[in-house]
Amino acid sequence: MTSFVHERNGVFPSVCSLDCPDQCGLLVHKKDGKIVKVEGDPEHPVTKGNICNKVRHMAERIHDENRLKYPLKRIGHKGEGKFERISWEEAIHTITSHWKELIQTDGPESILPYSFYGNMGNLTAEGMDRRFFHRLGASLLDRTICQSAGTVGYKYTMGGSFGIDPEDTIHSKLIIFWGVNAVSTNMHQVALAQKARKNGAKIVVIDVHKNQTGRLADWFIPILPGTDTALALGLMHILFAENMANDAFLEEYTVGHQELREHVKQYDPATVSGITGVPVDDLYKLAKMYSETSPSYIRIGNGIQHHDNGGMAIRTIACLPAITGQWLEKGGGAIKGNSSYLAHNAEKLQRPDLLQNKNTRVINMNQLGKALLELDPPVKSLFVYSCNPAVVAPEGNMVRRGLEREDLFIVVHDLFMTETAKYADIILPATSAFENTDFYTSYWHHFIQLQQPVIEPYEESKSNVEMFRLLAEGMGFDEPTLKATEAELIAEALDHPENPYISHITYEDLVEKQYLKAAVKPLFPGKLATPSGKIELYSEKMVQDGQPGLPTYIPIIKDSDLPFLFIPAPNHNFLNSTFSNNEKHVSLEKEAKIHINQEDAHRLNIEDGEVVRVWNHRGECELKAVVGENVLPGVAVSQGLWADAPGKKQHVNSLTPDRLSDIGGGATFFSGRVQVEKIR
Ligand SMILES: Nc1nc2c(c(=O)[nH]1)N[C@H]1C(S)=C(S)[C@@H](COP(=O)(O)OP(=O)(O)OC[C@H]3O[C@@H](n4cnc5c(=O)[nH]c(N)nc54)[C@H](O)[C@@H]3O)O[C@H]1N2
Ligand SMILES: Nc1nc2c(c(=O)[nH]1)N[C@H]1C(S)=C(S)[C@@H](COP(=O)(O)OP(=O)(O)OC[C@H]3O[C@@H](n4cnc5c(=O)[nH]c(N)nc54)[C@H](O)[C@@H]3O)O[C@H]1N2
Ligand code: SF4
Ligand SMILES: [Mo]
Repeated sequence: MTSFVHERNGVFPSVCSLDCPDQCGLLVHKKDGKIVKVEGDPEHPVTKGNICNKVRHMAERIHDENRLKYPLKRIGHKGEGKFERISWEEAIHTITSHWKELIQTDGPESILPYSFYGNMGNLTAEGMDRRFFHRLGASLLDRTICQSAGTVGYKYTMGGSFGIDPEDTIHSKLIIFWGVNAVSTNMHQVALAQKARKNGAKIVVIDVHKNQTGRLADWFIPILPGTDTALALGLMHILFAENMANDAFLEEYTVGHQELREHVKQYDPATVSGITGVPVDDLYKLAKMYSETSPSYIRIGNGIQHHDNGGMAIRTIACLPAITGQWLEKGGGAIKGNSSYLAHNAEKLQRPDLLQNKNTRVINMNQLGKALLELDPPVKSLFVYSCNPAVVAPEGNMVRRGLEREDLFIVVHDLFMTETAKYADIILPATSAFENTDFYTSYWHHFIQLQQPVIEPYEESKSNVEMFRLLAEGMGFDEPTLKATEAELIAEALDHPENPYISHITYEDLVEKQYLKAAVKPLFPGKLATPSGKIELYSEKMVQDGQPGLPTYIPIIKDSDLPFLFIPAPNHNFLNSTFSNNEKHVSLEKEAKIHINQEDAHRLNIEDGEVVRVWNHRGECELKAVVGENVLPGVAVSQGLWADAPGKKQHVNSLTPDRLSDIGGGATFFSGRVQVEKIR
């Protein structure tokens, strides 16, 4: 295995580990054995040396004094944050003896792993952990908090997470950022769009919030939350009615275009305008622009799918490029996600065959509060890693009440004392990605990249892979597969003849080249992975799954009579809750805000800059009002998943619903309602 840890000084190649589509190539500068600077790798073909502000300050986070240094055990009350140092031996012994007992008394399903992609490395996020928990027989976690509604929705239309090569979007003449705050969340797509713009492309942004991405648009279209399906159907109505559809493409490459043509007659411009808040003239203008400009490209964001109807919304928008035949043009089509091109051999890496009980229960991560408070038989132990559910999970107050349960044995593995870690019985320190060996696959561009350790593990911290090897040993599991090295794991994951796009890439190639591009070919002409092999405008599979077979607008659920639709979106300087505990990033973001329309503010006697109370039956927050025209009346948008801070109430997920989306069991963070009022 290769590594740079023994070099005291120098510049070393790396990759950004964060849950961000751009997956930048990095250069890490080391001086006297420490990371002193992180910059973009100018040679990287997509990210070209530019990185975001968050990671430019990464060196401070890596060597932050507040990082967890050694294992800890709780000595105070749950949530109080009082701990004392223990050794790794004691920690592993405490955890495994507790679990051995639980397996005897309650069975292995009383143990629940809870993780997400705090580090996108495939070995870290879904490698040795899966092997270990499969062997243990723990409850399975359905990891639905991010993109599952949209991924499943898009798959019904397109057969998998297959879009265009983002590098081709410099050729686009019309770029629609639809429900994506790309300036903050996909900055290299913005760079490509700006290049296209120099060649005459227009940028349209469709969003509920005129944020930085809306402000850079040639045309910003404000829309009411959760109504995007209706907008897409309204566009189809006009495209068909005005003979602007590409009949030859529809005939050759789609299923159900005749049925769709009939079906969308009900979505006339007046009706759609009434639902979406988009004026009739703008509907015609957008449809005309979309039909007349080629190549056109839609970057479909995650904002749309964090709604009750999010899966259908993505499935519907994904139909649009087919109506005008855009997939045949270089730079035409869409991207929701591109992860299917880089799919590795998950069976080999995760070993689901180690799970003895094929009926092991599956728990949806969006309903953690319910799982901890209501599930029968109960969850008796929770193991959290690479995730901070006390801040990021919906129905946050329920989640915290669950974490407070005295009889729940909690272990947290993280780099920092997160809000979740404060509830733990045992805390284990995690290495940063720069201390690990792993491989990374972007869900936007087409590159696979290698991470080789740049620095020694910080104090006593251990990587996820190493920790799960130790837990396996402590449990007395002696399968060789639970002892595999990182190099072996990578080689197994890449051994995937079924994915022709990456079958040429080996671990040795990655060591030599650092990053390699998948051998991706345009989708069309070609056969998709849908049941019909074509774009499914009508989907028989959806009907079998209990969904309408044709794209259909179903409004989001009105879960109270409170007047505001509440959209607690991510912000620019944090990555989910990551960085919300770093002074630098907090100072850049200043404070937790809520954007409301001046009409509403006037009615409620709220002034710009005033701290207001935001509440519903689930909880309350106090956020600083930004009054203006950035959102439509009746819409309230906050940004950022803020860490707890003394004297502040900024846990926005204390207000969000844990209902599941229509498709994929996804999160519905953006479909809740709140009241906003003056603090007296
Ligand atoms: N700086 C930064 N970058 C990030 C992250 C971060 O926290 N900070 N998080 C990372 C992760 S995990 C993810 S999943 C991605 C998410 O990044 P994006 O795909 O950009 O998704 P969101 O930021 O959740 O929401 C995008 C936009 O959707 C809008 N929106 C909300 N509801 C609706 C609606 O009903 N219709 C329309 N049209 N728009 C709506 C919001 O106002 C927001 O501007 O970003 C990744 N990158
Ligand atoms: N209101 C609202 N809530 C949301 C969202 C929203 O838009 N609005 N977005 C949702 C989305 S899209 C997502 S993806 C989730 C993300 O939610 P999380 O996955 O919880 O993401 P983070 O908050 O970044 O927390 C990741 C944690 O992993 C830790 N970590 C980093 N690397 C490692 C490692 O190698 N090992 C271990 N053990 N730990 C590590 C970090 O220190 C951090 O504490 O949040 C969701 N929550
Ligand atoms: S967070 Fe995203 S934009 Fe920033 S360095 Fe990482 S991959 Fe690049
Ligand atoms: Mo996400």
